[in-house]
Amino acid sequence: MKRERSANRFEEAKLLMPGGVSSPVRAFNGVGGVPPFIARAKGSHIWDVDGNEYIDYVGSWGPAILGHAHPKVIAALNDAIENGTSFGAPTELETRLALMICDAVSSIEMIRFVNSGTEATMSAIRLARGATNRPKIVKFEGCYHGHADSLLVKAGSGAATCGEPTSAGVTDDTAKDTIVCRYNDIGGFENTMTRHGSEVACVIVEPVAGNMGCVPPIKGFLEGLRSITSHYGALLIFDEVMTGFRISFGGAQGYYNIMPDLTCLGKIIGGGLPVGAYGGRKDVMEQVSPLGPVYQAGTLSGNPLAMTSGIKTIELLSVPGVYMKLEAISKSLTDAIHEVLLNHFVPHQINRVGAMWSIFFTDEPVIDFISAATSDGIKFRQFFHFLLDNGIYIAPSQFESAFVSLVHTERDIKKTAEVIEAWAEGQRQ
Ligand code: KE4
Repeated sequence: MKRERSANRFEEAKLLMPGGVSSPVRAFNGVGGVPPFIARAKGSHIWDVDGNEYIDYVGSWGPAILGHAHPKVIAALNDAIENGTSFGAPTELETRLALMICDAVSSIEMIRFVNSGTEATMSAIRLARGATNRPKIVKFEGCYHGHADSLLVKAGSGAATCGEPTSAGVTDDTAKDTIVCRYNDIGGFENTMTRHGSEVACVIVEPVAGNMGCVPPIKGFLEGLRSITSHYGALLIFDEVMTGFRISFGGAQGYYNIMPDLTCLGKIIGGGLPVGAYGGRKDVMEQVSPLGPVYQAGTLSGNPLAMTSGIKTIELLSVPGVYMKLEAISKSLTDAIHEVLLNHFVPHQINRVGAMWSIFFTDEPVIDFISAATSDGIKFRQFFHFLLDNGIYIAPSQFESAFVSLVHTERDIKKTAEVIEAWAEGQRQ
């Protein structure tokens, strides 16, 4: 498959933007090679500037759950744009989307719209610290919550519980208030809270991890987080930027029936336009300005186009049977992939929750970042490029999730399985 125009566009872009991209993972550093520059998308397919067509399992990292350019979303946006693009003033649209989300996610009694998942998690953490008057936060290794300073932190070395920055520009002083625990290790978390619980403002977690590849919570993990945080008076924050309206209409909290104190949302609630949100208990959300002392603001927050796209998207997702259909398509896909890899004796794990999934080339179960990292990265790179060159577009990193939309077809699944079979045969030679 030729990608000459993409290669030329990439060189031009690199002269003007760091790495030639607007977000690091798009530069393909995780897999090497030249990223296709995408010209257009429709349904479950995307086309690059060289005219190559791909079955898309990235879906803009989650928002395209209805498929790209859904006609009813496009029509709603065409109508809305005639009225202007942004007012910087209250609109009925924000109230309508807020009501739809609060109805769908029962733990959310009050909500604030922002423009990205990062803004949502950054604001939720500031709110938790303001509401509890405590300095520390707890996150989990392998979980990604956007690029706010407090969250670009890895576990401290040795017994140190103070975190260490994972990015230049994050100060040690900032990182020291972030404690990093191991995902799915409720015993380790309980020990941490025994020592630090009285200082912990909040615990933020991806209820289904998507940023170390897809890693579901093991039984008792989320339940344990809920009971232990309640015991110590720390707020439990579910980062559902990826899982919100992805694995069920009520998100992961609806799927696992766990009520967090705060929830962060993004991606799907904007239907592909820039929207994030944080919300939850009314008594906590009432601490947010202008009502309370915790400041947070945004010029384009709640803008009419993003709200319109989100409203139409969630309306279409509220149709009965939608998530059963998503489950059926996703199961059909991952069953087909598993069968091919099994028949070709390729050691692999496929983790899936609803319409988010990942393949790991390892023969041990993947339940946390350490086990995810046992996956054969070289094999993943080969796999990724073989698929890309044969028209299948998955995330350009082992530590990302893939996504299925409502419009992926049996034909897409058949082609995907055929391409993977061809790759697997090549592995045996
Ligand atoms: P944004 O600021 O990128 O809108 O959201 C940050 C974020 C927060 N929480 C979770 C669970 C997330 O997955 C994300 C962002 N997800 C990545 C993909 N793993 C976005 C892709 C990118 O960084 O370019």
